[in-house]
Amino acid sequence: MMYYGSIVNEADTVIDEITMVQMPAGKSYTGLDQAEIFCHGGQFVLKQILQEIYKYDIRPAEPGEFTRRAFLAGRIDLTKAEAVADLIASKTEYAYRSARDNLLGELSQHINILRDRAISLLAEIEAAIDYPEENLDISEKESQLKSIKFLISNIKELIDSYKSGKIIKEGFKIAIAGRPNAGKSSLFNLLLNQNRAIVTPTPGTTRDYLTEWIELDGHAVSITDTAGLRKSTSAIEKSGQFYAKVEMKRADLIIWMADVSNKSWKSNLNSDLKKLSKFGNVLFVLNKTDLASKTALKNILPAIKELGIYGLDLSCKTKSGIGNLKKNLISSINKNMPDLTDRLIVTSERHKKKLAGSLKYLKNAQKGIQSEISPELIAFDLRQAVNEIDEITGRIYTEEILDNIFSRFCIGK
Ligand SMILES: Nc1nc2c(ncn2[C@@H]2O[C@H](COP(=O)(O)OP(=O)(O)O)[C@@H](O)[C@H]2O)c(=O)[nH]1
Ligand SMILES: [Mg+2]
Repeated sequence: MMYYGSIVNEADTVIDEITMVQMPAGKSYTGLDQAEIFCHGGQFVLKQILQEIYKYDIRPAEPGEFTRRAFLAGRIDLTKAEAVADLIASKTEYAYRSARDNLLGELSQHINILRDRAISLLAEIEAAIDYPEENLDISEKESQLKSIKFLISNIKELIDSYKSGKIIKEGFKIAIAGRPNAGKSSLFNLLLNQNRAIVTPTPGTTRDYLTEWIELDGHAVSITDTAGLRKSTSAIEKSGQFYAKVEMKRADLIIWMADVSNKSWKSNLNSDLKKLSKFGNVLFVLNKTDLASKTALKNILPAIKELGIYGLDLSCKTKSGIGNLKKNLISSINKNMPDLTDRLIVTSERHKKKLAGSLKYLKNAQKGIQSEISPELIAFDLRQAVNEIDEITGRIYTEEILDNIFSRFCIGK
């Protein structure tokens, strides 16, 4: 029911004209009795009304407290509560869709199916504890192994999905690296469409690393410009290079830039590539093609290809090749992205860790069934596996888990 009226202070002076919604327990967000006041939106009006309200036994909510209460009242489970924060934080279509699906219960439904299966297996095995004189027959053993195989493969699939889930949630990380003066900062600015990083002809201009977000084909992409890698004695440059390597390790894709106008780029190539082989996904970009002759360029990329490296050419100055580069970035991202329409994706590290814990116990239980060890021991592992799963949905929780989850929410959610 929505009411219309005024908020008055103790002296009966009207503070503001408002509407208010009253929501009875069981029909509100928190599941508890709840009221919402709609006043005019100015800072001062708000402060006046809150001051009046705080005179009663009322305090401001902690971050995430509304959602925490909804969880404690049993209205939503933990995966749904976490999905609320993900939904609010979502920056892209993918992140939004996976958060929405989890809010609607897709993850908890799937987890609960697995849980039911584990519980019925546990019941079967516990029955054997009660009747130790009856030997397990072959078909029973087969059916138990089938159940545990089903659980293991489903949980493994969920764990594997986190690789793309992490990208959905945290974005795809690209690090631009290379020797000094290759044009890294120029490319960074070009992809951002703004002059964010300082570009000068002096090698070693970029000492710190810079990270910005862009959207490519609906994906959130973080791009990091790093300090150029070369032998240096300067402490500042060395420190910059240290962080450059850290960023390269964290990246889902490294764009390695080389300056074709620099005579030593070819002689550096082999040692550069050796260093790069330690890193996963590398896209080689040959920059400053405006300074090289067309005939020279014709031979370079095929020669690089022979070394087993995929390369592109680019001129940050004339922007020739930038479209092709973006196309390659998008296809590299898409290779790492799942098809959200037919698969459940785990986007939370917490969920992944709990699933991995559960998997460990399930594998123990599988070994136990196979070698027909005492059912008590198998039951113990299965119960542990269920406990791990139960921490995902919040059937089992500690204050510490809740504090950890809800402290990340904003106030008022
Ligand atoms: N001619 C030409 N100059 C470029 C190109 N890209 C960058 N530069 C110049 O190369 C120098 C170094 O560029 P910068 O982006 O700072 O390189 P970084 O040290 O790798 O970050 C600057 O003077 C840029 O203007 C290009 O494609 N063509
Ligand atoms: Mg730079």
